[in-house]
Amino acid sequence: MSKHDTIVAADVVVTSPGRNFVTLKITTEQGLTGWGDATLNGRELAVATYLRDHVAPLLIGRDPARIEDTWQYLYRGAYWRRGPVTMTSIGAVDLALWDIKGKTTGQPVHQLLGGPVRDRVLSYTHATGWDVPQLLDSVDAQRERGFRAVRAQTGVPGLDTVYGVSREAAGYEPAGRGTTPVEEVWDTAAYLRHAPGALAAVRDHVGPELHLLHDAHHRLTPNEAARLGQALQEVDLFWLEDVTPAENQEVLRHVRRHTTTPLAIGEVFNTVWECQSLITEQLIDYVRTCVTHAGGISHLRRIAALAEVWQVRLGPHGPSDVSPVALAASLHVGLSTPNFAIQEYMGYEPLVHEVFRHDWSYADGYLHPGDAPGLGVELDETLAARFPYEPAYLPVARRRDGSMTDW
Ligand code: CS2
Ligand code: MG
Repeated sequence: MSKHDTIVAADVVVTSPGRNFVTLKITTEQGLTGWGDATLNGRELAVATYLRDHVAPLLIGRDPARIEDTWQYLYRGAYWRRGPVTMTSIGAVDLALWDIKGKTTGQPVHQLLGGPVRDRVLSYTHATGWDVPQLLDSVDAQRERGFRAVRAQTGVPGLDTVYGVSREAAGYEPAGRGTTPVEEVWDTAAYLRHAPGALAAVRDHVGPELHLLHDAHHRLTPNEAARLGQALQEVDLFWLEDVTPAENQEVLRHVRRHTTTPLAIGEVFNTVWECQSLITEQLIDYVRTCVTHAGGISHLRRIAALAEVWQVRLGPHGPSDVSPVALAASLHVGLSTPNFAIQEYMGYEPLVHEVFRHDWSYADGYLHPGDAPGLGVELDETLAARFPYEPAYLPVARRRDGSMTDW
């Protein structure tokens, strides 16, 4: 047996160039480095600790080429399976090992996954406006940047804060800096009165061709979700996302019976097991699992394979908290996976592009992972060190009576 390369170090870099990112760096005896995204928004340090204390020591001395075996070792070996912290940690290792395999072979990861099945990956970005005129301006601005698919979110009359929108024209960022989460007030009835008209106004404004998406962010009951799906039927959405908290997936049957508005779910899922009945019962059209939080490239491909059988397509999560390393990984999967539909691309602040130098690129509504060996992203550790971790949390939401609800 030929002597294999060996993992000699696994280090965790926590950096905050405007927002927090956790990145795993695996180094081999032959001097190769692989990068993996381990960012779990608002719970970053839990993953950093899991990796440092419980995963890094197990990696030392292993063969970096054995990606699948390492995945199985970490997943089965933990005994306490699944969950965002565990699966994000495994995902980071998986990404770093695919990066190393690419660098060892001199190939971009998409070549190792079977090669391109398309030339470029369709992407959607966010348009946000506190009121409808501002939303239309925002949609126009994204169209001018070349986007062919746009997620539209707007403020709701009577509410001071709404998911996906900032009051100022500045870009939206879900996590707020500080040691405790911001508390928001949520009113579903007000949202349901406003959202269908606002989205219809966007459709009227843009005409039939632009793909429009909307995220309800887990806030509706099954019946509310069914009604919203019906009300949006004429708007012809590309998808309506996260209509209900999908812990109870049976409720989606009710939603499905009442609307053909395409449904997308899955950004908070961590394994194929949470996607299983949504896919095999065809309760969704798009599965949104993220390459970081669902165990890396190896596991996202399994989800894709199951979804392909049921004509469900992938539309992975890609907000600002999914780092440029994970975005690269998602794009390598996207370029080489037949049932990959669209990649969310919220974009990053300029500083993030400096800390994470990447080969992937955006042009004319599409993304491409680039042809550099591996994932094609290198973290500038010196620059990263200038931006230490800052506590930041996603908001929490209460109803008008003060009771907690889903944010
Ligand atoms: C989201 C995210 O992009 C999306 O579709 O729902 O903005 C999500 O709220 C954040 O990524 C949470 O970290
Ligand atoms: Mg979402």
